[in-house]
Amino acid sequence: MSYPENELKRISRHFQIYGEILHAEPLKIGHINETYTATYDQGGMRVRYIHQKLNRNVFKNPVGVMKNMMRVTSHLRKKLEARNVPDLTRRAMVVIPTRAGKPYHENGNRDVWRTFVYIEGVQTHEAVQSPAQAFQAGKAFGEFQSLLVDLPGGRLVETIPDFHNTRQRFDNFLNAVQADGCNRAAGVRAEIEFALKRQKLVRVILDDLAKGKIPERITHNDTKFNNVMLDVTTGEAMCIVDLDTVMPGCALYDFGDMVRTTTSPTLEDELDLSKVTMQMPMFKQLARGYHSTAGQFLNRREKELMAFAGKLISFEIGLRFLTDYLSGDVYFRTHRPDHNRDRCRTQFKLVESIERQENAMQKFVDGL
Ligand code: GN1
Ligand code: MG
Repeated sequence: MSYPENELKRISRHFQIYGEILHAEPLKIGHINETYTATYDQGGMRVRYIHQKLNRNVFKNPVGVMKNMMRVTSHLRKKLEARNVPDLTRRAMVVIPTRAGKPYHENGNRDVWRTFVYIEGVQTHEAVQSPAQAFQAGKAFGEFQSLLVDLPGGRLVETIPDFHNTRQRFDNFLNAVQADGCNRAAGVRAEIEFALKRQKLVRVILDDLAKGKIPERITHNDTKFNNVMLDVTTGEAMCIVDLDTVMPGCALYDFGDMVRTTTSPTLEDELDLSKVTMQMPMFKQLARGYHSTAGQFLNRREKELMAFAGKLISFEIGLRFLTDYLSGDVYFRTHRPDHNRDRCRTQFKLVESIERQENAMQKFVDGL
């Protein structure tokens, strides 16, 4: 997958970086885009930047993606500036424009590249390690949503339409089972049965959105724990990254994906399913953190469905992995045979764990 280094050097010259690229390494996180850390010599100082190639198979409207990103990052920055927050460029992503003044560079192959300031002194984790980290994640995503409540300039572009449309995700799954294009359905009978039994989950939030009981908000839509950068010394959440799916959405989907990725001690593709479990101490801190920054603007119905949202999004992502497995691994990047099947199993195991604890989880949220 690695982009040849000389190619990357050529691309880097299109951006407003006043330095000379020394070397670049691929960053192996994320299932969709290709990301590189590049080191430059700038006036005798080593400075790093991120270069990222957008996956055009997934993001069909790169202009819309980058329009959203510019609006969102400049708004975040303005709000943080007004609050006199220190360390601004470590707290909101900074997009480096091209020499032509555009937010992205498109090369001859129609590849779309963006460049960001590299944030030093932070780290991300694929799995949560402590309740304090879960608190930080919840607080940071809640703050992210709350800073965007007054974003001027009209509705953001839907960069992936129906991204969290769980009804449609379920239909796509049914179609993939029906087609069984790779003859894989027989090997995942149990997973298919598991999903079929839970079909009714997929309408709950959609129905409330349609009735207006739950409002549309500006949401991140990919609130994985590894999209929160934590300060290496203080552990404080500094910056939310991966802004390609920031668009109109539902706050509960963001909270649900936090539950999916910050409450189990395991990786998303853990093979030992006995280790996959929704840990209550993590959930409590996650919910406390999220409530501390989002509590003021959430309505009653949103608060009532917070535990449910964790179950729903774990189910949704499990369905997406299963659908992709049945379709021959065409969407998510995989690193071993049956990788999407294994990822699906982990998600479904988490769904079961949440089912067992859902009442206790919601009771805790109600008491916040
Ligand atoms: C993808 O690439 P990454 O890891 O940020 C996916 C998310 C899934 C996630 C599952 C655009 O995100 O929706 O929840 O994998 N992003 C897109 O790990 O489909
Ligand atoms: Mg992402």
